[in-house]
Amino acid sequence: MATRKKKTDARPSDALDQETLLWMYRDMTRQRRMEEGFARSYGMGKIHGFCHLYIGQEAVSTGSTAAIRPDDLVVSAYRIHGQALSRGIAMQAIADELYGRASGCVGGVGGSMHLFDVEKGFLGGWGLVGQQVPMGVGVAFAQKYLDNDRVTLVYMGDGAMQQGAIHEALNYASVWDIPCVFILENNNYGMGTAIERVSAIRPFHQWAAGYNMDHGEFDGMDALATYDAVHTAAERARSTHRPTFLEARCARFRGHSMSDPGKYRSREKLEEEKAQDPIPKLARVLLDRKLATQDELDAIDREAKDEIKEVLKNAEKAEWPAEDTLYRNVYADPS
Ligand SMILES: Cc1ncc(C[n+]2csc(CCOP(=O)(O)OP(=O)(O)O)c2C)c(N)n1
Ligand SMILES: [Mg+2]
Repeated sequence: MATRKKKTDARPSDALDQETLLWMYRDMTRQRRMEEGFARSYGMGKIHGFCHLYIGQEAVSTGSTAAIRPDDLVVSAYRIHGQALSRGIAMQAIADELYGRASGCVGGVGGSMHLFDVEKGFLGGWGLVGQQVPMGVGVAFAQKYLDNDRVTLVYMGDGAMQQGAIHEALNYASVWDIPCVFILENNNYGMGTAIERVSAIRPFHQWAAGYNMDHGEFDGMDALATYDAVHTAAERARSTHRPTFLEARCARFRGHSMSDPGKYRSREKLEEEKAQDPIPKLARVLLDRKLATQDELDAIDREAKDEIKEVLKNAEKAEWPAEDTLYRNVYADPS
């Protein structure tokens, strides 16, 4: 007699234990409080240059980080404070970098857009829109060439999809079976330009069909939905080397950068987006499943607020880089 296959609706995130779910909540809360601190410091003139906040998109970094292994690799663009923290770069090293101090994760010469930490597998931090995608495919190719089973996550914005090199990279990744997961964070805008004004194809993930690549979209305002999508794609890459293209539908709650008043978005639209805030969403899961009490969640929030206060105090007192670092890695012949 043929055995009937049991139908199951189980999602990978159903198997997440209390410790991991609490880590996810803490991770999103720390990202949020850290960046609120950066925004205040920027307003006081203590952080200079470009500064793009990730506030609102924390479920994407947390859910995708939880879905991969510590020895996997990540390559991203410039809206990366949250991703870097999630990946394990110390909050102090991120803050010091934004303050331009020698103890920053790239010695204070990179700043907000160029966070990097080889030990944590966080390979940028790149400022040119889309440039990280061909590089990410190169990183993923190297893992296959070295015959290990590490997966590479390659994050990009919706604006990046109009860059030609990305399409060459996607085609290459598919033809050569490159073990990477592309995560397009569709936050509806490239600077102040709405996606419908620039892209003939939406949802963006449909583009990957043209490269014969598995593709799909998920709710990027939900850490567990992110986990499910990225976990499935990462395991596919690990076991078959096949790449996947995922689109996270998400929203940033702040302007493009600190100098953007955001006049292209109505107050109503922003309020609608804020109602999808991923942090209270995960709190509800923890409370419903009785994995945490409201008091415990409040304590996590208080700790994150205290942490960033301390971190910013330290950053202000940290040493500046030595003067000769200004010329290091700039000219082949510094004379
Ligand atoms: C090659 C290139 N062209 C233009 C810019 C200017 N620029 C900076 S951010 C940005 C918008 C990118 O939007 P998106 O990819 O959606 O990322 P998001 O800022 O929404 O995270 C542009 C056009 C740039 N940095 N690099
Ligand atoms: Mg965008």
